[in-house]
Amino acid sequence: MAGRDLYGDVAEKLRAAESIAVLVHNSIDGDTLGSALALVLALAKLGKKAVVLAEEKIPENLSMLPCGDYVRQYGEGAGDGDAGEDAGGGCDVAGGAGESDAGGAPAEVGAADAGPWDVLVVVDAGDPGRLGRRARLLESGACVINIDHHITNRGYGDINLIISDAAATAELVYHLICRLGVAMDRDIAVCIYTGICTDTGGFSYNNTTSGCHEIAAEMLRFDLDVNKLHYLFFNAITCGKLRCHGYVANSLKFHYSGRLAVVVISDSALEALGATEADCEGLVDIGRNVRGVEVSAMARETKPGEFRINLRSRNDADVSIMAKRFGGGGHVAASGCTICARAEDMEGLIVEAMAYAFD
Ligand SMILES: [Mn+2]
Repeated sequence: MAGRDLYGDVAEKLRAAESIAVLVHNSIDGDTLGSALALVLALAKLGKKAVVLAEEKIPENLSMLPCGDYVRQYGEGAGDGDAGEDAGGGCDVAGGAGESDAGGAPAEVGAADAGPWDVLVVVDAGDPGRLGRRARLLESGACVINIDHHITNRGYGDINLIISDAAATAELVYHLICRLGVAMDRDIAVCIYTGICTDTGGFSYNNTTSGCHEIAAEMLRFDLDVNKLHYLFFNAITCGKLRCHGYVANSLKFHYSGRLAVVVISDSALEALGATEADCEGLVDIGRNVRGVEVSAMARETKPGEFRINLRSRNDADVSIMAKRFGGGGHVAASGCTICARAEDMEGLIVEAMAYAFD
């Protein structure tokens, strides 16, 4: 690929197309939606028929993005499918998306705009499995453009614009929009900023580069409400999640001289907190952030007697060893597995299973 002008190839393909669908990955995050919307807004300015094709509701924390008329729900029938798991948010710009009582379901793809599309662009999806039911569209004969920054992306598109040094796919989309000669505007800027900001943890992860800041600086010329955006991305939580924080803070147990933190959340505890499965997301980080802790483990009951174990480590402890022992997997610093046991046995089980890390 070296030496090929990938941006030029993609720009040329898009300029030649009339109708374009941009696919976000499932478990919609700020980078995939920000990238997709920014590109669709830019293509609309070029007079193209372009939509974002999703199969889930827009998450609450991305509700400020200018989805307008541009996000379509992929599905065979009204209310089809499994899109309803996440707490439904919605685009605060109305327009075609307002029929659901949650206000958050994208408009259904109607016969008129269900394709066929000349070009499908997939943004931020390391493999087609992340597209759910829409993966079948890749076989529809349309040209597939794969834009991504995941190092594991194997290039399933006809054109693959994959740059794994980039912190966010939104960075690549920014350069592509420049290449298309489309002028930035406030709506595009908020989308690009969202992608870079969320994938860098608010410019705090190791993937943050001067390039990220340079693009963000240009986007801020459009007078974005940075405070509101960061609040929605990183700080806004539900009351259920707040109660979970309290529960974890009060229930964490420390072992191996404070190097291992363990918390067990039973089904009945979760119910008593008035919290949902989604509220448990990220709770394992509470233990990991405590000074001295090297490994944090959270066990939460997903079915009676069945626990999902989330493991996180700092420094060099390899939590994937334990995860693999129980049929799970992951990375050195973040892994997971499922264990069937009684709630009262779970803590001891984890402490014993993690002993190898504290010799
Ligand atoms: Mn990304």
